[in-house]
Amino acid sequence: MVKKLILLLVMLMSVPAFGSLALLSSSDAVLAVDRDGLISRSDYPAGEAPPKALDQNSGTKYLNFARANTGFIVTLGTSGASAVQSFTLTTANDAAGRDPASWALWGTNDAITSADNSTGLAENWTLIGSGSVTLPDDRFTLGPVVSVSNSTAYSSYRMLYPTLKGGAGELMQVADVAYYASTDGTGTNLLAADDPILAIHNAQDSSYPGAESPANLVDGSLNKYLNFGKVNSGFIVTPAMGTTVVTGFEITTANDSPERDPAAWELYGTLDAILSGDNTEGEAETWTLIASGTVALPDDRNMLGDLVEFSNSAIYTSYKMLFTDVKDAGAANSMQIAEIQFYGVPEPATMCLLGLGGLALIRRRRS
Ligand SMILES: [Ca+2]
Ligand SMILES: [Ca+2]
Ligand SMILES: [Ca+2]
Repeated sequence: MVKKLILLLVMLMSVPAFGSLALLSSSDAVLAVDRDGLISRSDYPAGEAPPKALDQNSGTKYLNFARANTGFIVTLGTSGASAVQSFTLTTANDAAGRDPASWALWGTNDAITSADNSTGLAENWTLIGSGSVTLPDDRFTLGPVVSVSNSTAYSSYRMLYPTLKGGAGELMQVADVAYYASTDGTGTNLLAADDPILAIHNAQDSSYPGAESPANLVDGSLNKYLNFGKVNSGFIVTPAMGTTVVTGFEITTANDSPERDPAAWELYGTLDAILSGDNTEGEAETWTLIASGTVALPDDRNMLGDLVEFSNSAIYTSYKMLFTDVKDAGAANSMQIAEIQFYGVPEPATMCLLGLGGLALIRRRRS
């Protein structure tokens, strides 16, 4: 059974004493966030492992299923610590769209403790440089020498390919990599076929399908917001109505998979301008915890949950809500809800502005 949502339109020149106002609307700016930050989805076929990039055989390649922002950490086991000042890449056999289109290179003298297929961030890394690279569409072909401004001898290097020639949908592959102590690719390749090498990948935990974006949180329909970041994912919303005091929220469950429903939450507020990007950790602003708790959402699908109320008198221009647990984190592959509404009161200046419009929504009555 889907409960009917009754929307009452009232004049806002005076705030109704019998209920708080709905603060969110489809005009609001909404971003997906997940405070878990960088994760790795690195994964490669057994026959196309990272050492294939070191064997100086263009007929073998390193392929990573995690697409852009994959790469590798290599330790100069044979040549020893050296100052890499240029590198080359050789294209692999098939789709040219999989070739790296840009690069970023870091160095360290720490012992490597990062695991294979990790983010490769267990060490202290110094960014050496980054840039674009234009590899030939021809296959099995050595690309241009890329110069790197570096005078420090490092024992290990961390290379990521932030973009690929064919775009974000492509797998990443490279047939061979060579590092040189000269700026022009002359001299001996510092990399040996048996040097220790690890596959790495960096991605923000926050990600959502294109049709299940955070805008669906406040679109007034049962279209849902789904975040693969699962635990600790959520959203930042900036109410279009302006500065508000929030004292409660209601969540409408999504269409399927109750295990994905939020089970615990934290709500933060800020008066800062929102600088966080979509699908980031959402920590580019100064946030104040307003309230937190558990929430028992109905297992019924597309169902309005109970109003969750809390004490708050502070005004904010934006809110960050994180779902710190879901109903069954072991079974769920994501977090999802169909809709959310915040309740409270606009602060006086906001109310005056709204008053010119004359109308606002009060809290939805339950049928
Ligand atoms: Ca190779
Ligand atoms: Ca919706
Ligand atoms: Ca997460």
